[in-house]
Amino acid sequence: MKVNDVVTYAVEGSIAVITVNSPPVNALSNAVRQGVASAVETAIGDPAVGAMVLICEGRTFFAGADITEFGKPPVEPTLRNLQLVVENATKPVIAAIHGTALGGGLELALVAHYRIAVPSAKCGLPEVNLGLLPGAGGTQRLPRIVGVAKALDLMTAGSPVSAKAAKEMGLIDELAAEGQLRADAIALAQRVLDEDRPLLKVRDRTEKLDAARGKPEIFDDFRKANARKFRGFNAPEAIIRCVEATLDLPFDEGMTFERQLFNELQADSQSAAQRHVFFSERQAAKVDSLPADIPILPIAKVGVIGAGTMGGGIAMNFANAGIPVTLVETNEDALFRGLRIIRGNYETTARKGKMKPEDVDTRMGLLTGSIAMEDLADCDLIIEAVFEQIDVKREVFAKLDRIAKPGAILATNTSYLDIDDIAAATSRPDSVVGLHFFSPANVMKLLEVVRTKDTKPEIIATAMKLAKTIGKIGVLVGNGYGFVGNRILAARNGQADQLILEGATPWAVDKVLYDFGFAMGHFQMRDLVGLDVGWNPKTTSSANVREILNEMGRHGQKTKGGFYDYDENRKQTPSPVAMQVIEDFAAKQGIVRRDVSDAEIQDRILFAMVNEGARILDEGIASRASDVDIVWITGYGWPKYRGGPMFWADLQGLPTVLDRLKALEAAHGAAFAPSPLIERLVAQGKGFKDA
Ligand code: T1G
Repeated sequence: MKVNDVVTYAVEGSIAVITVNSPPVNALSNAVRQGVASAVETAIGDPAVGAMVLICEGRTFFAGADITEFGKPPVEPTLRNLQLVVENATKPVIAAIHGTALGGGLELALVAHYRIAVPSAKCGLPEVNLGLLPGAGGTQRLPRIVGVAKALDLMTAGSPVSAKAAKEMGLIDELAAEGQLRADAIALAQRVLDEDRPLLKVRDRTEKLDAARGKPEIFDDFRKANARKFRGFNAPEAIIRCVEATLDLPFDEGMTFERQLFNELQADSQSAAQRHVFFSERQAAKVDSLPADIPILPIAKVGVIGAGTMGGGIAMNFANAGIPVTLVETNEDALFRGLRIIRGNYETTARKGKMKPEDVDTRMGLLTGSIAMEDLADCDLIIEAVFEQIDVKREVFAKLDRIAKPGAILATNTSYLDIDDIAAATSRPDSVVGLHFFSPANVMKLLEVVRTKDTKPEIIATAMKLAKTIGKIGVLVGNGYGFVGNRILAARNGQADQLILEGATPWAVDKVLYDFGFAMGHFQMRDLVGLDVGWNPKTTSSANVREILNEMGRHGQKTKGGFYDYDENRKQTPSPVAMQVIEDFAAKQGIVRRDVSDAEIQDRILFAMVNEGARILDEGIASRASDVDIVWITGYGWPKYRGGPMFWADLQGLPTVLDRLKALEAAHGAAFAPSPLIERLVAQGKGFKDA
């Protein structure tokens, strides 16, 4: 019978089966919670029922609390009250898990008396990814059922474990046969009845806690081991404190402590930022301007031109997704070197246990090397990753135009160049698109999909779908200098370069950005990438500090010297040589160096980035402010707990941003002339989120 729109109740023999069907992921919405509570109470009151199964239809068991309800007034039964109904049921409740039992979903399963899952299922408490902690008893129950050490790992990593691993650690009791979950769950419920098994409450189980009692070092060692990963984030420490409480406090007091810390995190801007990122990543994959029924072109075979660092990494993405790749180089040596590097990357991954050793040959088997572009004639998609020079790119595309089959997608991996200009070298500009990968291309999640003025809608749709297929976060951007990410990076470059001439040191600039939450500072990143990227020794003219350092052979980390000096372990130290170059160059420019405060460094860099993001939005190069955020979080390491440059600006308040820009413009010139979009939004009392 229908309990409500999303919950049904049926009795098979003496087992009640409570089924939830609330697409897309059976999130624990108000309706779901109300329906499940009502159905459990019906089963408890039904004399024909001895035990009950809680199961979901569709793609997954409950994937957590309904994040769209966050910030809204609670509606009964809250998740915690639903849990009390289940946990205090006088008849056994069996949670039947498939798909991904996550967050509140797994916490609901933890108050069932038994848990069964199909082998393909996964279980996890990913709240930390939302700047939260498992706020429905997860921090108090999980340690009781898997032990403190595993609970700390699971809840601070935020990634799910397989059903097999969950069974081994005691998180689930039985594995069902794949595709037989409902039947096997009913059979388990019947066995629990027949064997008169106890109503096991996780809250009463403490045997797994005993192993950690009197060992406070478990927590401090864990903090130390993860200090780098947790730096700046509030949620991991809150989770650790809640797990410590399982040893110090009775269960109910532990639950109160958990609720207190959960509320603090939920009210914190870090959680708002991370929830913003969660939804923005998914929003970025949608192209609002495309019709829903736009055809997606089949990509059965891919061609990559250039087997260097970028080309090799790009090729790996497709091999990893099981798509055959023909990799073209200009000569045998370069080709074999490229293939050898790819194999080496796979072997390293296998050695780290992140892929099966036998998969190395499987993936290499998908890669065909060639020194003839003619071998790309049957590819559905061809991506060039050749030297970053417009003439070279145009020549490659003109040749591709003669070779590629009709309907093939021709893509360029250029970082800065004008793709309309590249497309004009072909007779099919509407088949040209930018696929801007970030180095290392097989690792970095971001993929800027660059549409030109002519790119056909189906090619945009296919490229965006392909991003998801190869595990990337695709963001559709317009054609223009640096697209979105590199254009904002150029704004940051400009201010950082100016600041070190005016008196700041590179290490002071880097510390400000590191303390803000970036994984590394600006100059450290430039040393890592290489100061000679895009530098031409033939035309160099000591026009700026970077050129002078290059002319001195200081190309960055790879030459053990750039802005920093590097030892054999690549540990950096501020370089007196680089500092002297900066001071001499400043003197030649007639700049009288001064003390520059950290506050000025942060203001000038961050507000210049925000202003450039606003210009990008105003010009339509990005269609959403959240897309700009996703580009900078996934491509450049903007700290996730600050939500991205546009989210961060909204947190400051656009009126404040506008005032700061005007003050910076008065002090430092036109680079800070406020974007008209910011002025319009302030006048309308809106933020970037409304743009
Ligand atoms: N609430 C609401 N909507 C959700 C959702 C959720 N928990 N999870 C996913 N969606 C939507 C998503 O926005 C998208 O919508 C669609 O479902 C498909 O998602 C008390 C407080 C489950 C692994 O953090 O990790 O429980 O764009 O594109 O790649 O302690 O979604 O189609 O309109 O990601 O197959 C904890 C978050 C919540 C899990 C599926 N749970 N979700 O991945 O599809 S907090 C989570 C995911 C909590 C308790 C705390 C993934 C997925 P649309 P998708 P997918």
